[in-house]
Amino acid sequence: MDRAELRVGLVGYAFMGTAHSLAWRTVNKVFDLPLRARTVAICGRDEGNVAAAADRLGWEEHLTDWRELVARDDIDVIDVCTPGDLHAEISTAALAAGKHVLCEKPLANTADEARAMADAAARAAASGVRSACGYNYRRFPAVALMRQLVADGRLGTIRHVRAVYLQDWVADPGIPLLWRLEKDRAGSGALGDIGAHIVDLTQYVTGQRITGVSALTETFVKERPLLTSTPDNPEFGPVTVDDAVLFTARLDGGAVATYEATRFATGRKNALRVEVNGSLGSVAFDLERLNELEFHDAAAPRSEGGFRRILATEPDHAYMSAWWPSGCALGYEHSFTHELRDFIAAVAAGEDPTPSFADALQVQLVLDAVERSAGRESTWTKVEA
Ligand code: SOE
Repeated sequence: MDRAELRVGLVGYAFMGTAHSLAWRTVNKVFDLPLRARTVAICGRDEGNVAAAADRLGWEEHLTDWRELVARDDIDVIDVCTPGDLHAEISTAALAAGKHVLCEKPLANTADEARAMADAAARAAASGVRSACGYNYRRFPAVALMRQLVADGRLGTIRHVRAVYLQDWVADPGIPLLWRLEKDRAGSGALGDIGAHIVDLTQYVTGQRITGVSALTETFVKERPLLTSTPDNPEFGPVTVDDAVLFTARLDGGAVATYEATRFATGRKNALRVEVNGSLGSVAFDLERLNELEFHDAAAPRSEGGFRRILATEPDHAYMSAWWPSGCALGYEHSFTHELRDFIAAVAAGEDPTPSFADALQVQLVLDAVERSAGRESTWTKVEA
């Protein structure tokens, strides 16, 4: 069957640009969707690198100016995979040009930028232009099951949320001053890059929103070698973001929560774990075992209590029937394919995909409250409405 095309232009070709490229190329091969994604053009500043990326990742063309990409009539979707300092400018220009937008997380570098993006998205939605933010960890089958168990009341009243996201890739002080370590480019450090994931994930899974926080942040390594530094001419620059963040929070459904995000947990590479405890049971998701969900049913006889492992690899689990036979596991990259599956399905149905820019703004307002609290010696700080 011939399907209408959804012509995609992607900005960025590094880690996220690569992950999204693979997903755009895969999504219609796995999922039966009313629109067929066509990988028309990829954009990046460096001509040689973006040309190589286009060739390697299967894009028909490459460009070096995102404004040209946004102005083209043969593009329906702009996918923003740049560092955070360009999210707002590219997304709002694309929405104004009538393109659907998928923007990587966190939505923006500041709450003000995120507000402007959410406003632009609401205006565009009035004329059928769709937008969403790429919180990809929502898209694992085990996470979908976790959310369903909470929504079905299987956990009863939610009392505790406990979330950590631990990495160690900048623990070595010799790691140079990359863009992710500069506030002007990244907005914040561990907070926005990985803390944002656990804020989004816990709110998504519980259906509750964070209303206030008490936070602390730390920057352990305050100066790093510049990218241009050489052994003969060593040059250093200041690290302007947090290396680690910890905070407690209250959620609007009555739960209390703890969050920790760090890039200095030596030995922890990409260790996200979220646990929810309710009056009738508990669930836990661990990204290092992303095909599984831990579930404790508090109503079971005491002799049979404790956590059991549910393998979320059956055709009944979200997304799974499109993949492999029962029991065949998925990996990190599948979350991006699922994200695009949901994005394309919503665009085709004329509906707003989730998480919307408004949802992602709310995450940004939590990050903002965390930064304000940390700047005032952990003073309790309400999340702005
Ligand atoms: C940070 O190191 C990072 O690449 C995040 O930016 C991604 O969102 C996460 O999926 C993996 O870690």
